[in-house]
Amino acid sequence: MVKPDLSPFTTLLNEDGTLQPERGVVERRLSDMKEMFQKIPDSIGDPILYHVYLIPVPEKNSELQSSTTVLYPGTVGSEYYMTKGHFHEIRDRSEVYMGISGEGRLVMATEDGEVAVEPMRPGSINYVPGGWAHRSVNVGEEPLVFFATYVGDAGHDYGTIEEEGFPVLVVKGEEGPEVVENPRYTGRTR
Ligand code: PAN
Ligand code: ZN
Repeated sequence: MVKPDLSPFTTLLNEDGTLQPERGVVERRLSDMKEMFQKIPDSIGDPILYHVYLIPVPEKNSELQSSTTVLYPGTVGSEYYMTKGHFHEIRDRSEVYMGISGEGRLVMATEDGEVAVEPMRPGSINYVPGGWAHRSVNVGEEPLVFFATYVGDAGHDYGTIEEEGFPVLVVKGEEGPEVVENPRYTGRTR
């Protein structure tokens, strides 16, 4: 017989992507991820780039963590606002994203430099297999809101991306978003 650790519970999603009740919030400003943008204009200040609203559960592989992310619209130089991006600390742990509002790109990369860029929009369901680092980019004019759920003990390795970057960047071009090579990427390439 399995004796459950938790009792069932329900969380409500508000239209703006916040959760009710609020159980935990992470705020990320430009100053938290300075190294990740190619060039930061002096006049930009220290805007909030995104909030993550958490539904925390025990960090075990038998549970599922979940959260919503509200990634605001904007650019830093030619790059759109984006999340820090990470591998999972336990590399093979997978994740599912579901788009709620706004328009984005989900940039993913393996440790040996394979790249995938997938669309995020209301109703998109992105599967992030184990072993793929992931970063969301808001390419629209509205907040990009999405729900994420992932294996409970996955953990987050931000350090590898901080050091190496992603192999590609999503930049604002004349005709809209463009995926270009990251000149500062120092990881392996395929
Ligand atoms: C997401 C992300 C969230 C914020 O819930 O944690 O979108 O991005 P960073 O964690 O890269 O700052 C997720 O992928 N969790 O595993
Ligand atoms: Zn993740």
